[in-house]
Amino acid sequence: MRDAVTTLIKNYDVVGKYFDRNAIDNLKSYFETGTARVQAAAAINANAAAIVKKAGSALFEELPELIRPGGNAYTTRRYAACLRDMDYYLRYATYAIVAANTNVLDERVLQGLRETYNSLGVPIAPTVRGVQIMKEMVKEEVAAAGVANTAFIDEPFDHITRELSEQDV
Ligand SMILES: CCC1=C(C)/C(=C/C2=NC(=C\c3[nH]c(/C=C4\NC(=O)[C@H](C)[C@H]4CC)c(C)c3CCC(=O)O)/C(CCC(=O)O)=C2C)NC1=O
Repeated sequence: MRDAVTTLIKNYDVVGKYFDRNAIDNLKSYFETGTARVQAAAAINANAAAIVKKAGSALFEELPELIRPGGNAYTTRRYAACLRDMDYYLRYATYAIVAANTNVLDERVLQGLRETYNSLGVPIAPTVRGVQIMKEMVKEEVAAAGVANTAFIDEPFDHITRELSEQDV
């Protein structure tokens, strides 16, 4: 599991180089956004359960077939599994936000996930839609907590989206 700083150190150590201009710019931007990242984590923590619930409701309102007979989130067990997955995405996205790095998502969440989803018939496109709905809700919460520029919130949610949507070659 890596964060922005350990990743940078690793890359420079491999070639035995001191931090150059590029690395310094990277470090600067990491530390400049540090406070906002921590504020975001606090805002998410205070609202996590509500965000998951609201995002789930919005998703099922938009795609009601998911919770109708034959839908993948139909039955209480599968409905709960779907919201639990949303909660996983939110929690690990928060870790990635603090780390300023998506490595934790690759290692703990995304590895083998598409295969699991495919074998269980969990539909990818609606899952991705759920992740995107959640992203927008998180950005609203974080903005409401006083963070002016919430663009950095996009990265982990978009990373999940990209990795899940990736087509087999
Ligand atoms: C921390 C990393 C991690 C992730 C990400 C994870 C996901 C995950 N989601 C699963 C199931 C599931 N995931 C969903 C999710 C959905 N169905 C829908 O229609 C919606 C589109 C969507 C919610 C947005 C559902 C319904 C199941 C149960 C499927 C079944 O058992 O038939 C399963 C199969 C095992 C289980 O049911 O627990 C895994 C492993 N597990 C992990 O440990």
